[in-house]
Amino acid sequence: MQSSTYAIALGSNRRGRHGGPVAEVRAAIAALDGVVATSPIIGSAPLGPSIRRFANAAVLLESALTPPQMLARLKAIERSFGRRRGARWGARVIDLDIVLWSGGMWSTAGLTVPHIAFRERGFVLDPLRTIAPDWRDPVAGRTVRQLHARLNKPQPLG
Ligand code: A4P
Ligand code: MG
Repeated sequence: MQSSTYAIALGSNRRGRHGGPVAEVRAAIAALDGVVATSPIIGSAPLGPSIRRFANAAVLLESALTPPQMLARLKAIERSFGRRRGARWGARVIDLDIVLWSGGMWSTAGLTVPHIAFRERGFVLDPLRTIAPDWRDPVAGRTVRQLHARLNKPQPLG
């Protein structure tokens, strides 16, 4: 397969063998091949039941892998980061998601690209906007910059 570009979102809110969440995100970025752009690492309030703050970032990478191959690679990195003595089974210090792919859309069992929830997530759009503001979401037809502006616009109540 020809080389294509992926936007990958990274998140951590647990300590791991590299250190705190920021160190884990930094180490995960270093573990990825073909990185061509890296956002700042931002702190974000947890969405969902967790109480610990997250460190989040986004990267762009060039790769000849297909989306399922890329997902397998990301899961392998998650596994290598997540196994920590004393940690609960399944606990992960790093979450790696495929947000966008230059090939457009991909939908098979267990993998949907663009990521199903990224349009509603400031912790994905904030960092992604710093490296790929003009990337157009093939589903919504809006750029990352537009999605970000939309998310941050006050919504009328009635
Ligand atoms: N999957 C399908 N499409 C994709 C894709 N595009 N990229 C499947 C990656 N994976 C994809 O994900 C579950 C399954 O989704 C995968 O096995 C894959 O087959 P997961 O990462 O294994 O599990 P998860 O992270 O526990 O679930 P999920 O739904 O990804 O969790 P979320 O929704 O990502 O929640 N708050 C802040 N501030 N920052 C965060 O980073 N993260 C979460 C994790 C919650 N709150 C957060 C943050
Ligand atoms: Mg995930």
